[in-house]
Amino acid sequence: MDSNKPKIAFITGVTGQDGAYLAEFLLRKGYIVHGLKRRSSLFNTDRIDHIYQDPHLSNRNFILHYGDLTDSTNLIRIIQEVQPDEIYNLAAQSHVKVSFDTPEYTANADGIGTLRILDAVRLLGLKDKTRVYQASTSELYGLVQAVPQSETTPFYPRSPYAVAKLYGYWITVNYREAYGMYACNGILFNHESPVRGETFVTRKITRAVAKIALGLQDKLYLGNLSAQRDWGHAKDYVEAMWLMLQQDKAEDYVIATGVTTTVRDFVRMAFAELGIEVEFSGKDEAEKGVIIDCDEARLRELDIPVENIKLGQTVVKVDAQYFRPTEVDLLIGDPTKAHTQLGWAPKYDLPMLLKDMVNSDLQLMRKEEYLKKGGFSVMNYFE
Ligand code: NDP
Ligand code: GDR
Repeated sequence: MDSNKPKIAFITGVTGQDGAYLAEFLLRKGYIVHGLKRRSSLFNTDRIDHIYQDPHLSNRNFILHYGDLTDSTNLIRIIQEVQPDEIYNLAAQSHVKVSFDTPEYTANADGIGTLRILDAVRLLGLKDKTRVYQASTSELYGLVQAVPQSETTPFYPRSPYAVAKLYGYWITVNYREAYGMYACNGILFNHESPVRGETFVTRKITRAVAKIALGLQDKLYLGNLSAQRDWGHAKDYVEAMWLMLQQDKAEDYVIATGVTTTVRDFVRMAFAELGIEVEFSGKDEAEKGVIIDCDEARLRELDIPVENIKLGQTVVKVDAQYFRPTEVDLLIGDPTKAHTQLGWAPKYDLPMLLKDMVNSDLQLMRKEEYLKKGGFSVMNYFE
């Protein structure tokens, strides 16, 4: 390959959390980035609007294509046109709870979708040119077999999402072994950010904490507070995806922080970020979180009205509708292989991630506070 020519990347799921961070990352590295975008009745490009380029411009380095992982011919045509050096297959129905409601669609998009990408590369004769990254997941480990979970820990998926991703994982390994393709799985543990989807637990919490502080919401309803997750920052994790495609040999890697935290502690830490102390009491569905103290100086520093924070107020309740039919209780990753072979290490720890998310949501919710003061209605979604 001509080393002066910019590399070409194709990202499926470019409008999602990781797709947006990865597109920014690759553009900074001088790549030409193509992204797959689903048709939607409303604009769905909020996360990438800051890097969007007018299609009338010549010499664009960020180009969007309409498509869907369930549409083979569409994927074949785009990959043929784009001739990518690297494909990052990030598109997926990525919500574990929703996968119980839409199991067949999830299998099609997340499982067979991966096959469609790999087979397009093979059919188009690109197997020696195009490297493929598959967005695999710690959900593959499911029912705990051993901790911390590493590349050699057995899988036991616990949701239609995880079962679909298991197919995606193994078909990636199979195409690597059968056809000599450079295809690898990043087994990524949970990673979050200020642009995390609003129905994943961390973002649901940080949005609600900001809204409660600003007097826009009374309560946060959650499911299993005892689940433990290894949470990192998406910014760190997209770098690992890229590193995986820059090696001499394609392999699979766990990407994680190695630290696990309960949902309950994440809630406590998010409130504490604003100077609000929440204590939990009760068991199972009767468990609740109550404000027991606040740091008035901190509230004033953040311009949060002190009268919004009422000691004794119940701000967290458990709602059984958020429980999953089968749960993943404990995830904690062992990223030793990524540290030693890729030279990857996260820059963010959980307190830094929380600070980033809570501060961002506080700014965002100030807009809603402003609208409410102006007499406009603000919408509360309870998903
Ligand atoms: P998001 O849910 O934020 O983004 C998913 C992206 O996939 C969106 O761009 C979405 O489009 C797109 N998409 C969904 N279905 C289709 C389809 N049928 N055809 C084409 N595009 C589709 O997920 P994340 O960015 O958080 O995650 C990226 C990938 O990594 C996913 O595959 C996820 O399963 C996996 N993963 C994520 C982890 C995490 O903690 N974030 C951890 C491990 C794995 P639209 O915007 O239109 O909805
Ligand atoms: P997860 O993320 O299922 O790990 O999948 P999510 O944030 O949805 O759940 C984490 C844990 O929190 C518990 N929980 C709740 N979850 C949600 N969404 N809403 C609630 O109200 C709630 N209350 C408690 C859950 O039961 C769970 O134990 C994410 C996704 O990004 C996947 O695509 C990815 O593969 C994995 O992370 C790694």
